[in-house]
Amino acid sequence: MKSLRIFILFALVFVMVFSSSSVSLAKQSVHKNLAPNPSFEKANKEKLLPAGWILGEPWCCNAGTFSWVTGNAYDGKYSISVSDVPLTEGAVWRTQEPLHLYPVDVYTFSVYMKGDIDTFAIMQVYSVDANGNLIDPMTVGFGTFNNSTWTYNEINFSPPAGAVGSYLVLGAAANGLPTTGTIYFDNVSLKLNY
Ligand SMILES: [Ca+2]
Repeated sequence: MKSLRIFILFALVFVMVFSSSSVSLAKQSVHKNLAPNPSFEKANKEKLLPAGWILGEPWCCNAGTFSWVTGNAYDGKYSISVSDVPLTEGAVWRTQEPLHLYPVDVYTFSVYMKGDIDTFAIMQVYSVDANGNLIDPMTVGFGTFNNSTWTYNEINFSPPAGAVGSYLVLGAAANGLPTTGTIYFDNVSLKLNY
């Protein structure tokens, strides 16, 4: 009987500890920006690109002119840009590592844009399964921007069922015509949205 009481006591303590840590984790993540190097201020190891961001998607969109820009930023010193988008493929930056998001949750992905490119600015989220295969649906938003002020843009999404990793994408779409101008991005945010 005594051992049963001790077992119940331990079980109760375990449940209390487990539930309180779950609650505090959920509360923390609401305010945390999950995007890597969100203002593009840090360099990667090779010092050539902003840490955590690379060019193109696995299947396309790494042609064009990509710049890690100094002196044209919404915040800090650095932003990223795209220009000279190919006629048939977009030109995009994306997060290097998969972000581990939960399909049951809704997230808000936001970024500031500025520029004069004469095609669509894209913000996109794509997700992969445990084998690294793309899972539909992909979330795509078209940004609004101008060349005199930084404009806030956001999209809300939930990763599709079965997703184990999601990637954030920023860039410009091909429209079948030669592009002129440049689109800049700064201050990325990815937050759990209740
Ligand atoms: Ca910045």
